[in-house]
Amino acid sequence: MTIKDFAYDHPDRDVAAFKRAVANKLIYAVGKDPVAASQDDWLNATSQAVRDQLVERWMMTTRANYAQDLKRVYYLSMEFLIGRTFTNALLAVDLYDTVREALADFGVDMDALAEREPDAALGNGGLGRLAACFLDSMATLGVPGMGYGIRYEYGMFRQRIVDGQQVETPDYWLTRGNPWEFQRPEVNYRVRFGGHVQKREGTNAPYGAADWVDTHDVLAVAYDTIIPGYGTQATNTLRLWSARATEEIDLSAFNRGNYMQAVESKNHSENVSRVLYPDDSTPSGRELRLHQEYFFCSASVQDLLRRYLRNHKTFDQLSEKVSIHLNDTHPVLAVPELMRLLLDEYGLTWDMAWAHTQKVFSYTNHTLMHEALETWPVEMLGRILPRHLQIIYDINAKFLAAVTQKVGNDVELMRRLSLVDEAGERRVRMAYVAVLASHSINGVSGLHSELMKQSIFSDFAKIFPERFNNKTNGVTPRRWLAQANPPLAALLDQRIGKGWRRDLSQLEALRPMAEQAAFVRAFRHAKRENKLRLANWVEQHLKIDIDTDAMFDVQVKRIHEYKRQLLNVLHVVARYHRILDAQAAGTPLDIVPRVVVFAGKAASAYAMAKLVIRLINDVASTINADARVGKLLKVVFLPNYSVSLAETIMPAADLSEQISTAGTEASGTGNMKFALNGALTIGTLDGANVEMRENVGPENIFIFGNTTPEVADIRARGYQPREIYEGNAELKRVLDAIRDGAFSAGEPARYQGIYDALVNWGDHYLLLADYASYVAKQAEVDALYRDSDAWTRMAILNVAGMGAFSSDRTIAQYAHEIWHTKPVVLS
Ligand code: 21N
Repeated sequence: MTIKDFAYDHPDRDVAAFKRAVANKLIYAVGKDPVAASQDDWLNATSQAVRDQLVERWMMTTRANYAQDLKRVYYLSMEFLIGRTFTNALLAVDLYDTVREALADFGVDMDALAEREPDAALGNGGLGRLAACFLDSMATLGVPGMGYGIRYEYGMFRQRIVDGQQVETPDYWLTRGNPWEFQRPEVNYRVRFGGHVQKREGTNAPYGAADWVDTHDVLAVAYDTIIPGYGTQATNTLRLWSARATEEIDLSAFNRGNYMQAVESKNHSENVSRVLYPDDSTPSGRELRLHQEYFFCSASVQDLLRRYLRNHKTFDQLSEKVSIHLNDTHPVLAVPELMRLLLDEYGLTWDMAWAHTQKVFSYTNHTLMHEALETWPVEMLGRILPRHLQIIYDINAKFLAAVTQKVGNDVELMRRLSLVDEAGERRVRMAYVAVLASHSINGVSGLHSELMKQSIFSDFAKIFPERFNNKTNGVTPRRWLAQANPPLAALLDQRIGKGWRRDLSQLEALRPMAEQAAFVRAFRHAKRENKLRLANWVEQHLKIDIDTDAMFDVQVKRIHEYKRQLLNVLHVVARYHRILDAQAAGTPLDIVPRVVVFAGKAASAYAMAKLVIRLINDVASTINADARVGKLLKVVFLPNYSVSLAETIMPAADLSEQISTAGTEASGTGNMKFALNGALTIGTLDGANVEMRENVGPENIFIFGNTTPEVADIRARGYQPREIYEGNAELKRVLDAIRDGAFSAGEPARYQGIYDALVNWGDHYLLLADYASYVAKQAEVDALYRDSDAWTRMAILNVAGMGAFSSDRTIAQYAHEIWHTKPVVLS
C-alpha cells in the first residue's frame, strides 16, 4: 500500500474544523468530559490537535529525504534546551489566530493554556539552547538533520529562593505526560557496559577486530519529537533516548527468590537517563555521567548506521551520506563507538574505519577554561568501556608514531600531544580525541576561535591548520523575536514586512527609520508594553513594585565567577551609596532611576556562585526596603531562570549586561537575544560582543574594560587588586560595606570570603581591574538614557544591525562549509 491509497482525515485548518479536532482529542485521546476538563486537559487536547498539523509534513519530509538519498547531519548533544513547544508549533503551522479563536469559542483562554506548559529544560545554559536554536534553523533551511540526545526524566533543577538562598528542587517535567513526543518502543538498541575484551581468533591485534564479552546491557528506546521549520513544509526529528532494563526482571535473581534484588537492578539500569547533570562548565567526572555519554552515543551511532545500511550495501559512501557533529566533547565516545562497530561488527580494516571516521566527524568547542575540559580517568574508562579505551590507545599510538616520523623523537611534544594526560592519575583528554577524529573543529565566535588555536589546541593547529575554523553563534528569530516579542514583531511586520523571520538581514531596512519620529515613538511604545509585562510578572511573583519609566538593567545567565555578576553588584551598591549621600546632604539628586534585574542558576556544588546569589538577594532586600531610595533604585532577582522566563525578560530590557572577563565567554547568545529585542549592550570585548560591535557600529554599544591581551598582561605582571581598592574611595566604601555586614546584619562576616577573594587574593577574573572603567561607562549609559529619543534611536540601530546573528546564518555556514549538505526539495 502507498500513502496515496491510504484513507485518513487530513486535518483542516479553519476555526470550525479545529474546534472539532480539539473536541475529538479531548474526548477520545484525553478521555475527558468537557464539563470536567481542566486547563491541563484542554492544553493536552489542543497540543495533540496542533501536533496533527505537523505529522503530514513530517512524513513528507522523511519520504523526500529517502527518495533523494540526501546526506544527513546528526547533531549529537547531551543537551537540548527546547523550552516550550505549544506557541512555537502554532507559529510554525501559522494557526496562532485560528486556535485562539477556536479555544475562545469553548471559553478557554489560549494564553493561559500556553503558560501552563512546562519547559523541556533538558539543558544547562548556552550550549543546550544553541542546540535548540540550531534544530529550528536546520528545519527552516531544509537541512536534512536529526538531533540525538537523552530524554532525561528530570531536567534542569527548579530554583527557589529561600531566605535569599538558592534551593534546588527536582524538575519532573513529564508529570502530565508529553503530548509532543512519539514513543518508538520498536526502535531500541542494546548498549553494553563493563565486561572485558578478548582477542578474536585469526585477527592481527592490536589493530584488528576484538570481542567484547560479559557485559551488562541497557536498552535505549527512542522518543521522537517533530521539529517544524518555519515558512516551509520541511521538518526534522529530535530523537531522544530513554534507558530501559534489558529484561523486565533479572530471572536468575528472581529464581533465587530475591524479588527485591531483581527489581533493584532494573532500577539501576534505568537510572542512566534519569537526570540531567546541572553543572554548566565543570565536568562532574562521575561514573553515571560517563554511562550517560556512552549510552546516547552508542544508540545514536547504531541507529544512524542502520539507517545508512537500509540504502547502501557497503560503507564506501558513508561520508557522502552521513555527517556526525559533536556538540562539545560530551558525545566524543561516538568516535571510538563508530570505530568499534566498523572494526568488530562490520569487519573493516583499521585504516578503512579510521578514514571513514575522520571524514564523518566534526566538532564544536564551547570553552577554553581549563577546568571545563573533559578528561576521564583511564582506570574508569577501562572498567566501563574496555574496548573503547583500547581503540583510543590505538588511535593515540598511530598518531604519535606518525608525528615522530615527521619531526623525530620529541618527548616533550609527545607528552603534550598525547590523548592520555600522564601527569598524576592518567586521564584521557576527550577534546584531543575530538580533534584527531574530526575534519573540522570550530569555535563559536571570531575571538574564541582565534584563542582556541593559540591556547588549548596550539600544537594541533600547527599540525592540522586546515581543520580549524570559526562559526559565530546565532539565535533563532522565530522564538527570540516573533514569539517572545509580539509588540515589536507586529511593528516590524507593519514597517518592513514579514520576511525577517526567514531572512533576518532584512532588519537592515530599519536603519533609516531611526530618524523618523513616528517610528521612534512606536518602537518605544513596544518596549514599554514589554516592560509592563515583566513588571506584572514581578508584581505577581515577587510582590515588588517596579517603575516602567526606570531603566531596566538586566543580567540573566548562569551564575559564574567569570561572568562577573559581582561586578554588577558592586556598581549597584555604589549607586545606593550615592543616593544615600545625596539624601543625607540634602543636595538634589540627579540620577537615572534603575531597576537592576538578575536571574540565573548556580551549579549545586558551586559555593562561590551560591554566595553571589545570596549577596544579590541580600542587597536587593536592603535597598528595596530602604525608604530613602524609593523609585531611584530597585534590585530584583527573578527565581528559576528558564527559556520561558527569558522570553519575558529579553524583550523588556533596556540595558544588557555582558561583562565577562575578556577571553572567557566563548560567545554568549543572550547578548544577541537582548540586542535583537532592542536593548543596548554594556559589555567587554569578549566572545561575540566583538562582532556585535562591528555589526551595530562602535558608537552604538557601550564597551569597557581590559581587552584579552591586556588581561593576559595584568596576570603576567602580577595582579594587585589591593592597590586598586586603596586608590578608589567609592569602590573601597562598597567593598567595606559588603565585608562589614551592611547587607547581612545578622551575620556580619557572611561576605568576608567575597571581599578576600576580590581584594586580598586577587580573583582569577580580575574584577577590580575593570571596575573603574565599568562605572565610567555606566555614567555614559545614564547620560544617554536621559535623552529618550537618542536612546531609542540607538536601540533601533542595534536591532537593524543584528541580522547577522540569526542561527539561520550560522547553520547555512555549517551546512556549506562543514557538513556539505544540500537542502531537501519538497514538491
Ligand atoms: C557555552 F556538568 N558553553 S554552556 C559558552 F557535565 N558549556 O559558555 C557560551 F553536565 N557547557 O559562551 C556559548 O555562547 C555557548 O556555550 C554556546 O556556544 C557551555 C558545558 C558543560 C560542561 C559540563 C556539563 C554540562 C555542560 C556537565
